[in-house]
Order: sequence, then C-alpha cells, then structure tokens
Amino acid sequence: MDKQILKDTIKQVFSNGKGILAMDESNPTCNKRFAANGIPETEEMRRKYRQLIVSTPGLNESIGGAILSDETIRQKTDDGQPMADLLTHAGIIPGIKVDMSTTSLSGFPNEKITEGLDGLRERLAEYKKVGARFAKWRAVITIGNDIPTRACIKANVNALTMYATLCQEADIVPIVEPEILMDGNHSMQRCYEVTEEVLKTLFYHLYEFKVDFEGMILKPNMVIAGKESEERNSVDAVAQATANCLLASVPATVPAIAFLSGGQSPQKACEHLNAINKNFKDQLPWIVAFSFARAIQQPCLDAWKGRDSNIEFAQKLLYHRAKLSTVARLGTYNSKMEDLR
Ligand code: 5MM
Repeated sequence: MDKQILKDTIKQVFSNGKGILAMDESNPTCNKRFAANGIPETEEMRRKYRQLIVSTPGLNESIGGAILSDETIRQKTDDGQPMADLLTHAGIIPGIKVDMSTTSLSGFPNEKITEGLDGLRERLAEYKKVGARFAKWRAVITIGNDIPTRACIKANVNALTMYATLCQEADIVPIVEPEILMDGNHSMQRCYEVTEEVLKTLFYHLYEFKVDFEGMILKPNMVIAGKESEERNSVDAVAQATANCLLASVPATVPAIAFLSGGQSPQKACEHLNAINKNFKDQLPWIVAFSFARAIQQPCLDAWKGRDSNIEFAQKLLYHRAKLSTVARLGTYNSKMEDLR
C-alpha cells in the first residue's frame, strides 16, 4: 500500500469544493429508472445515457470523481473513446463499483448481505489498468421490527472491511458505503441509533484489519426519519442529528465523508448538506461532501427520456444539480439558486 497515492487521489477528488457523482447503477436499477421514463432497457440506451453524463460540458467544475459500473467502464463513446478516458481527460477521476449487489442474509428474514469478495483482488488489478483510482462497495441495512440484527451488521461490516483492505493493497481508495435505508416509518432518533451502531462497529473492524483511515472515504446516509414516517424534522434538526452522529462515530483521521442522497429530493439533499457544512463548519474535522446518484441525476434522466433532441437540456440540468451540490458542500447554498437560468 502506498499511502501517498491514496491521499493524493482523495485530495484531487475533493479539490476546489468538488464532490463525487455516483453513476454506477447496476443494470436492474438503471433499467427500473429507465422504465419509469419509458426508455428502452437496453445496453445501448444505458451507454447513450452514460455518454450524455460524461460529456456534459463543465461537469468537471463540480465533479472530481465519478463512480462507474462494470458495464460502463468497458463502454466507449460514439467516437470510440472509453468512458473512463473521457472523464480522466476532463480531470474527473474514474472510480468503479466492485460489489456484486445484495442477496438475502440466510437465517435473517428481511436482511441483506452484499456479495462480491470472490476474485476481488484480480478484478481490482484489471480495473486499475483501465483507469479506476477508487472503488465503491455498498452495504444495505434495513430498519424494521427487530432489525437490523447484530448478525447482519457484523456480516456487512466484515465484507466492507475485507473489501477496503484489498483496495488499499492495490493503491485504490475504498469508498466505504454502509447505507441505512430510508424505507420504513422509523423516527429520526431510531435512524440515529442504528447509524451510530453501524458506524462504530464498522470503524472497530476497519481498525482491527489495519485499514488506513487516512486513505479511505466514508459514504454514509444522513440521519433522517423514514420515508413513511409522519415525523417532520427541520433542515437544521437533520443537520444537527447527522453532525452529532458522525462526530460520535467517525475518527477525525478519515479525510472525507461523502453522503449518499438515499431517495431524498435533490433540493432536500442539498439543503441538508448545506446546513451540515454551514452550521457545523468549525466542528467537523473532515471534508463533508457528496456522492449523490439520484439527487444529481434524476432531473436530467427525467428530461432526457431517451431522445437525442433532449440531450442538451438534460445536460444543463445535470450541470446545475452538480453545481448546487458543490455550493451546498461549501455551505453557501440557498433555495433561490434552484431556478435554472
Ligand atoms: C447509483 O446507485 C448505486 C448502485 O446501487 P445498485 O447496485 O442498487 O444499483 C448506489 O450504491 C448509489 O451509489 C448509492 O445508493 C447512492 O445513491 P443515492 O441515489 O442514494 O445518492
């Protein structure tokens, strides 16, 4: 492991207020989002959509790293350029999703375990050759009656840890993503408790397995009530709960936290990120940025609808959401900026 390489990659990804664009939807997830927009669920349409994203003019003003899927990193643009090269030439570091999605955790109803450790060392070497300098693994934790169980938390944290050690061995920065889902009617307090338990367990395991905290990025959820909860929390309350939870659980030597958006509206995700940075800027030891998928992409995808004639406007929307995410990272966002001029 070359610690300097890992540090340099992280520094470059988050330079000048930039953050990460997650565009690594697995084919089933991407197809689901295409179906909702009447877009044909084909490999060629996924290629066209990812080409639209990586060729968006000015994307590099706000995005320092983009997470690709296995399919996308092997695809080329119309003029034969690998997608990863196009990003690299624009100063956006390509990353790769290396988990192989979730499956049910045997013996634990309604809980999931993420797969993908088999052959990971070899896959990382291959991805490195085509330009990937960071990788991502997402664990999924569900809140419900009597879940998550300790067994589920431990199993997922173990997998995240083994993934992180293999990435660092290959000089690839691991983005460690333990996502506590917003699905359900749980309170913000319950989300706080589960997030704290998962993060504390995670960092204990990472420490045991000698993961270099300075050479990793944490991708957590914000602390927020479940989607079906009647509880309504102010933006400042979400920011407070999230900042408190992270301060209680994440070592100060971790250089950067990049939130997932988790199904929040793009505006809400920006408001929350902004409030965390604005209200707590003197207390947070880390860069607090974004690694949004839906909160950056959704308006763009909805506008594109699979038609060439919509590409220009869709790219404008993508550029705008990426820009607003950066402004929120700097704590200088306000809702008037939502108007697309
Ligand atoms: C882009 O979606 C990523 C891959 O998920 P699937 O394997 O389920 O398709 C996902 O890990 C994403 O990076 C995170 O969930 C963050 O996305 P959001 O939309 O929550 O910001």
